[in-house]
Amino acid sequence: MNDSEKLLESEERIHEFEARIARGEKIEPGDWMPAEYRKQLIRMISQHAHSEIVGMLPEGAWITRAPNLRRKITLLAKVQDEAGHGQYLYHAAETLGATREEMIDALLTGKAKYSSVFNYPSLTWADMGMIGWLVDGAAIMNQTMLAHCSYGPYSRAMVRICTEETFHKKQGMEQVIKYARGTPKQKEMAQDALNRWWWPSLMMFGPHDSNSPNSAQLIRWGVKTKTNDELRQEFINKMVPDLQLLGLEIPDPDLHYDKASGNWVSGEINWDEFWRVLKGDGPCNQERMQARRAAHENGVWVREALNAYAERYEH
Ligand code: FAQ
Repeated sequence: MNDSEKLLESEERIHEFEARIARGEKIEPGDWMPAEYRKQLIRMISQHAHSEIVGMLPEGAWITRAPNLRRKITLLAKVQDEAGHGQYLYHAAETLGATREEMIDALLTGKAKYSSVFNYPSLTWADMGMIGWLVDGAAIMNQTMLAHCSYGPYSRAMVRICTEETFHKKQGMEQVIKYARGTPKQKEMAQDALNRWWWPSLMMFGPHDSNSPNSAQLIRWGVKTKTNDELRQEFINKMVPDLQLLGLEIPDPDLHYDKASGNWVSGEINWDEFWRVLKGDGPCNQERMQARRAAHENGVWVREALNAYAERYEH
């Protein structure tokens, strides 16, 4: 086949691939897909997996300090769920040809990103409620969209993850309601947690659409069906009335309701801070990466034992 025939064939294949997506069919691991689709999915799914794993750290730090047994069991279950989400997602990325070693290496060497929100510290118990409500709430908004994405293994992982995240969000919401309606000190703690987690939660949705280089291609291939700004706006519209109902104040002096569009319009996000955090200069980036590197090093013997077992009994 000469070069122009190859080009024609690949154009035909892309056309057929896009027609499948337009018909709402799922793309499965053995199916033909453009190299760029595979690359985008590996990037996004592996970064999503890293986020789940690094996301265990801010909450994991509070397991030993839970105020009672019920809260401790709930938090343990939540953090354990996040580990499970990381596993489903690494598996989904493996179906595209990425190896676990490559992905972990990319995280530990700083080549791969993970969600910016996990580079902020969890300072009080009220943060456990606020993370559950805001951070899991934002994650669900994004992941409900991804449950309809064109890649089968990713969309199916999202269905299960969203179910579990809904429990995470509810337990967070319950805690924030209790604190917001509790003693003056508890209310102050809930407000302080909101002040610190509001903006990082909005940043989770990614840069404005005009600064989002990946969105156009992801939308074209049915991975994302909504843009970063659309999802962020849905989140703001949902959260603002609920938080205000509890007597909590959103830490945004420019926030206002726009009757014409029916939207709560937010003040501008501090994008300098967002990009700084992505480049490694957030309040907890170093601490998070140190924790992940230590976990990896301390786990060498487990991996060696598993490999030895596999060699002995599986061959
Ligand atoms: N943090 O062109 P776009 C959770 C990067 S799971 C860090 O707009 P895209 C569960 C982006 O990667 C939370 N980096 O990118 C939980 C790209 O850089 P690259 C994670 C960010 O892919 C709860 C560059 O900026 N969820 O919370 C962020 O179209 C509680 C340009 O951006 C997912 O990963 C950010 N916030 O849209 C666990 C969902 N935003 O890779 C524990 C799947 C952007 O080209 C406790 N991912 N970047 O070098 C997505 O939906 C998308 O990838 C976005 C970004 C929306 C995150």
